[in-house]
Amino acid sequence: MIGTGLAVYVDYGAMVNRIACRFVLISTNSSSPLFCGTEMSLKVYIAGELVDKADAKVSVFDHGFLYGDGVFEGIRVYNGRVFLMDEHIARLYESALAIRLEIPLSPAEMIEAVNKTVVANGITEGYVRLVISRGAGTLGLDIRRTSNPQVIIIADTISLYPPEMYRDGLKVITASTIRNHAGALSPRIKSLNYLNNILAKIEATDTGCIEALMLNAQGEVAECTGDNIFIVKDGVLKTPPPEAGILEGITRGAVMGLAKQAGLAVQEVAMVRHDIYIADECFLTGTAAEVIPVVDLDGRKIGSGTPGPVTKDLLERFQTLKTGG
Ligand code: PXG
Repeated sequence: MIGTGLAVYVDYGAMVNRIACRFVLISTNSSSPLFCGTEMSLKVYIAGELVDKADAKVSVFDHGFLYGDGVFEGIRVYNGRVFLMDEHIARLYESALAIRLEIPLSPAEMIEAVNKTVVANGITEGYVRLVISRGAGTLGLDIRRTSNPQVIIIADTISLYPPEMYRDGLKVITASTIRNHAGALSPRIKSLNYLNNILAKIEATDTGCIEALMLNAQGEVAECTGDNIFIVKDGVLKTPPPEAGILEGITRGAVMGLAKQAGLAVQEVAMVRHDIYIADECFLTGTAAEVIPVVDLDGRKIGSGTPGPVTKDLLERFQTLKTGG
């Protein structure tokens, strides 16, 4: 993969260690990882085959590595079933289309490859990371000088946030880093370039929070670094619309559906921070977080300062949905 005669320095040991420790349980009062995910003989799908984790490699000339040029998905596995697979696969292909990346598998083949990887790793409760990178190329941004987009599927376990966070709710701060302008890099694309979110996440962890709220260039509420945001006000469930510059979360869609089933009015509406401060309830949704209450934003207690009844009800409904109920 690497051009002959060209010497490339790779700190291989450190890299493998970092890759091995992808899922961590974050402590609330420190940013140090408490627990790493499974380390045992993981099989990774790459270049159409399932290979040992140690042999799953891409070129350092892959533009996914050099430029963050690629797309990804994070999907949960519950009860041996890949949760909302069709929705995630549809978003993956939409993200790829938006960045002019042709995925070398059809959606049906991709679904088959995901299922095969999950089964090969004996995952019944876990997490799938699907990565499509642009492929190896010359140095320089030109996508025409790349070839062989890489399709990588990792199926592993995932550690939930500690149960007390679901019971007591999160404290969140507003990041000074604004969400990418949709005219620069649309947040609707789940791209491999997550620096925008990472910079906001650093602000959160610096203050002892695990999530940060991100505003858009107009100062409206967009989303958190890896989750969508909802509020409940006077019995109405509200969440920012796609035009606010958000990733249209799959969990967000599922929760909006559950809320409608429960007879709640649901509105996608522009909001500012003040709307969150004065909300009755607030919660976040995401593949990793599922449904998690928020009880404080920027030192302002939201509602009663404890997870509210609508949040608790939707959390329960989500638990039923994910286990196939
Ligand atoms: N907004 C952003 C910016 C996200 O990255 C969500 C909202 C929620 O979307 P879903 O479709 O998951 O409901 C996300 C999702 C990871 C990881 O490993 C990140 C996400 C999902 C899964 C894993 O960091 N982000």
